[in-house]
Amino acid sequence: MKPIKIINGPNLNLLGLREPHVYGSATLSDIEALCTEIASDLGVDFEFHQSNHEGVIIDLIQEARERCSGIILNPAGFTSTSIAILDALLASDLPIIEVHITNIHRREEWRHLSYVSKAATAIIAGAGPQGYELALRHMSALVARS
Ligand code: CA2
Repeated sequence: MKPIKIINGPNLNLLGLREPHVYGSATLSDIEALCTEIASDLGVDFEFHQSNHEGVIIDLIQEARERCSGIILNPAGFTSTSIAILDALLASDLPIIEVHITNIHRREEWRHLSYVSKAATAIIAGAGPQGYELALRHMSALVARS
């Protein structure tokens, strides 16, 4: 079975190290470990990435098209700015789940716009690190059905 691609956008490498009052105390490694546990439960494979660079994220999305069954993406600071990431997602023709650790709709108005949502099959926001677990579970059900 093809792996699920999990992509984390800019500054998410700082999770747990800065601004714990906003993003909590779990690090990105903790989230990856949670995904490992859940994926093994579900019997699915995944690949976990983080990049601060828009072009690298686009390359990862393009590369997923042939090799992966779906994409789970926390676009972070590119959520409200990147039409290029939206275009790559639309071209991928894969199920996409958009994840945000925080509920972007309770935060500043400029965080409410998500270009990524235009390509997303499902959106999870505000569930903290557990959002990645929910996304993996839903993606696993989606790709099993396909
Ligand atoms: O809630 C989320 O997951 C976000 O995607 C996180 C982004 C933010 O721009 C989105 O509006 C919502 C920010 C990621 C930066 O992560 C940091 C973690 C620790 C310290 C500083 C930044």
